[in-house]
Amino acid sequence: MQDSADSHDVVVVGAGFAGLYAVQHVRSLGFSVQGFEAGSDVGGTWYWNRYPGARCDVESVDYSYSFSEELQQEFEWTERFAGQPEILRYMQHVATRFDLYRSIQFDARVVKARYDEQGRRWQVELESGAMCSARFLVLATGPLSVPLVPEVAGMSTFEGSVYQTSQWPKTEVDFTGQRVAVIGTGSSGIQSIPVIAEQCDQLYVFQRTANFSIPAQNSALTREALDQIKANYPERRRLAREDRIGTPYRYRPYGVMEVDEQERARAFEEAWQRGGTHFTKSFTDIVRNEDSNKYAVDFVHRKIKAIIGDPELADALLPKDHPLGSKRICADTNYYQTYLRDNVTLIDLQRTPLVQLYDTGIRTTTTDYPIDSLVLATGFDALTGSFLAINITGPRHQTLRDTWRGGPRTYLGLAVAGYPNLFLLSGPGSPSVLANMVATAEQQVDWLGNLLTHLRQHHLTTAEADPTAQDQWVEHVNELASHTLFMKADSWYLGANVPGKPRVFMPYVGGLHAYRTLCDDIAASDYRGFSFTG
Ligand code: N01
Repeated sequence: MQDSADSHDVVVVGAGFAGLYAVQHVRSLGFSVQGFEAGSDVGGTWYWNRYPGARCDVESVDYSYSFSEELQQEFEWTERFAGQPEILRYMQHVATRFDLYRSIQFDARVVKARYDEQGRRWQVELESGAMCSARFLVLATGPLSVPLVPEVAGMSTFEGSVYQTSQWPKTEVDFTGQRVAVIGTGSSGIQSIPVIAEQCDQLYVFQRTANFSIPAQNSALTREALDQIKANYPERRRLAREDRIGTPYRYRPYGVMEVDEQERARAFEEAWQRGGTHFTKSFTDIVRNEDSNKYAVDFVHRKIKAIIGDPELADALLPKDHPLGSKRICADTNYYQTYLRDNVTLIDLQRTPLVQLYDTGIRTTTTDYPIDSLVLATGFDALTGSFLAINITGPRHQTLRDTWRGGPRTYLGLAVAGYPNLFLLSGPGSPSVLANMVATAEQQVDWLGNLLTHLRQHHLTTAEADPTAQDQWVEHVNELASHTLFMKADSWYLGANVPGKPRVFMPYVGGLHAYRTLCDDIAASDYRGFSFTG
């Protein structure tokens, strides 16, 4: 690498919720900041995932920044769970309101970062070959941003259009009059299938594994409801901060087995009516106790059977291979009802596996399905993919890819031993995807801002995680996960969806509230577990 042309206190990579707030906050503390974003605008996940039906599964009034009272009072969310266009508009509004655009370069993909031991700076290289340097490198590249494209035989021979949900075109895709195939029934598939079905002539859904989906129960936010939320925002945010998943709701503070059958039925029905991710919060032990989980599974199975009617079709849609909540639960609008439409066919790949694509269609072991368009809702190289997509080299010429060969190792999900002044947001080992991502972003960025200020006040140059503290943290994260049902699913939390990826449970399951307390405690004890150089 050549000498840098540009130098900054902090480089932030990524302009999603975490990166955007990092630029705003660190700049407000008086550090010079340069943001880089591969997309042409802010948004991160919400910039790329423009597929039909994309919307958040945490209520928008909570899935939004709390750092500015003016911001939360002025923005008018129109739905309980906002769709992608509205979330993107919100993020653009934030970037404009806080004058963040001037600090971020767009269409600028960071491809390399090398720590220069002598200068104690990160040398950062873009895809264009442009370079800059920074004392601190903050990777806000997102836990779900590297798409996973399946290797289906004959893909190159297919003459129709191919769309990836997480790389959806900016211009409208019109499926009118078309025969469409969707591969994948995770959250992206489950959200897009009902919307595509309404537009196209014929939809074929290729399902390898049935997933649990709870109706989101989305609705428009009335003026009255929004005013009430805004009037109580401080309390709402306080409750969210003290919560395991960073939302303000509290339900029954006991386990499924501690109540009788009637109460259980009432609780599950209430949770179903509240919708989406609220379901796993209905009791405290749904993802901890196998017997409790079975009650929840039975309830959802009964609901699916009641909606579908046809026993054979219902059976194919029943998730049976993993406990409820051990894979990310999906939140849908009319997902199961969509299979009652005449123009929708479910293909169960467990019975008739996919063989190949051919010029005009897709083939299973029994049938050829002629199609015009193929939609891949096949997921991501989650939690580590976006960090490893950057070629990161530490001071001893070691690469992050080699350091993590056996699986990711971090301290607090924020720092990596051997890589001074490198900070990950929503990294493996932090609550990340198991909590409200906006709340986790604010917590981590605030904490990081305090650390950078601490360094400045004490005339320190570098902060680096101690290997022992990191080992203990990794052990703690694994220990916590081992007491949950998360280990019983082949999920992307464990890297199970990527062939050859080390099977390590990556997120911290202790909850955002516990994580926040721990991080604050570490800061209060002079950043226990970090070493500093002056
Ligand atoms: O990806 P996924 P996603 N042949 O990995 C199938 C967040 N998110 O993009 O389970 C056939 O969950 C795969 O099958 P299987 C949310 O955290 C949130 O849907 O591996 N099928 C699976 O069905 C979510 O969890 C929202 O057997 C293949 C699907 O593709 C995360 O993003 C909306 C295949 C992938 O499901 C990821 O969700 C969207 C193959 N070769 C996303 N390869 C909100 O609601 C893969 N599959 C906020």
